[in-house]
Amino acid sequence: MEKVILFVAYKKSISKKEEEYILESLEELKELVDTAGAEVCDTMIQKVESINPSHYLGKGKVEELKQLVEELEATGVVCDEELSPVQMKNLAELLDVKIMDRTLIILDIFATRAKSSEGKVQVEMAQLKYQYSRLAGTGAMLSRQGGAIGNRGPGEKKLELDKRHIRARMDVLKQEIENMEKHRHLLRQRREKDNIPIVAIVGYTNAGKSKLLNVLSDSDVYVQDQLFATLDPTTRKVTLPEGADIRLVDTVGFIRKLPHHLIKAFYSTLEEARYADILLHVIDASNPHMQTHIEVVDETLAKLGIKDIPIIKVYNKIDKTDEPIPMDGVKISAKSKINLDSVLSEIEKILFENLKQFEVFVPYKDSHIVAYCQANAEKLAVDYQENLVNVTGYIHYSKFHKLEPYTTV
Ligand SMILES: Nc1nc2c(ncn2[C@@H]2O[C@H](COP(=O)(O)OP(=O)(O)OP(=O)(O)O)[C@@H](O)[C@H]2O)c(=O)[nH]1
Ligand SMILES: [Mg+2]
Repeated sequence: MEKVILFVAYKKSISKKEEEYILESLEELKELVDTAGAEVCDTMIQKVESINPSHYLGKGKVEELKQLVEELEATGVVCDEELSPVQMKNLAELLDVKIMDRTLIILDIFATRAKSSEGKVQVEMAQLKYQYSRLAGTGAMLSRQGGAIGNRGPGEKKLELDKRHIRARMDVLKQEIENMEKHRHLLRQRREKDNIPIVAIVGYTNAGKSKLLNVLSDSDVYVQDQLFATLDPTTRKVTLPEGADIRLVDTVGFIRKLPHHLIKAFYSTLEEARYADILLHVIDASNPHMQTHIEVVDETLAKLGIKDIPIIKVYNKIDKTDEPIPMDGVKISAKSKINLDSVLSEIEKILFENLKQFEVFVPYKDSHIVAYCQANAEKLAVDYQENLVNVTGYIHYSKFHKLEPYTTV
């Protein structure tokens, strides 16, 4: 088993709140490393005037870390921040063990979790992007860089690859991803024909999303007390109390400090959420860092361009906590099956009581969309302009997704 030491440095000048965030994040890194299958044997924190651009930690602290590595016979070190290529290279030279960072660990977990062919391709792409960005300025891949715990993913062989080869492989993967996207697009179109509203379950990793999907749909999706148990989205049909069907979609969990290119890699797996009629934001109400988790989820949704979709906040695991819970959502326990009906009735409320105001710009070639509005929308105003038809009105949330592609000119 790999034995690693975690480390992070931060400026003395930061606020109390920022400091708390950094320490929480470090706690979480422990869980991530644990999930990746390695043992954390120590943690090192340094408060500095400014982060050392060449070695990340100060000179003396690097020496201390080196001694600690030798004493504990650690096989690697993991930084909770992204290290620059230069910092990685310098630390590798001095410490002579694997130098890793948070992103690499997350990629490593993703690599073991991806089950679908699309998930696997997406992960490999993200790994190559990570490596590619690490090559900037150093010329060649360091043999100790690339693979994290146990060198999963691209594998030892590929670590020797130079930039040109990585580029070429990325081009191949890009093509594959595009083909898969086309395929998914077709599937979605087929599904849209039946007009069943989509409800996507989003939230921080380990909040209980898959568990909720299971209890609501009586199925058996992988549920684990670990980070990123779910990577590939699963969909189940669920019937609401009043008899209407919805499609409930499980998605990959979010986490703080997810680098941009990783968010992008999962953009496609999260596409279900983008086309959803409603989002269930599942929150682990028993987690002391609940508030940070909520903020991270909100921010990530914004980064993914997911907006204008009604969100139901679902405070889960109420069986596990006595802390007061905010009043802006439903409180449930997926595990103890408490209050699950209220989730379904909230969904119903939004789907069938609320209408969504819309404005679309429809080119003349897509006149069936105008007909769709005339058949389904209310308070309709149709303006035939030179190149397109401008339609405004109100429509059921469940029927809005067809108009989504036309909301910008
Ligand atoms: N006590 C308690 N535990 C719960 C509840 N709901 C889920 N859990 C547990 O929380 C852990 C995580 O549940 P999952 O459903 O895998 O969480 P997830 O949000 O899908 O996690 P990822 O797929 O990793 O993002 C599991 O051990 C569940 O059994 C609940 O209501 N109460
Ligand atoms: Mg899950």
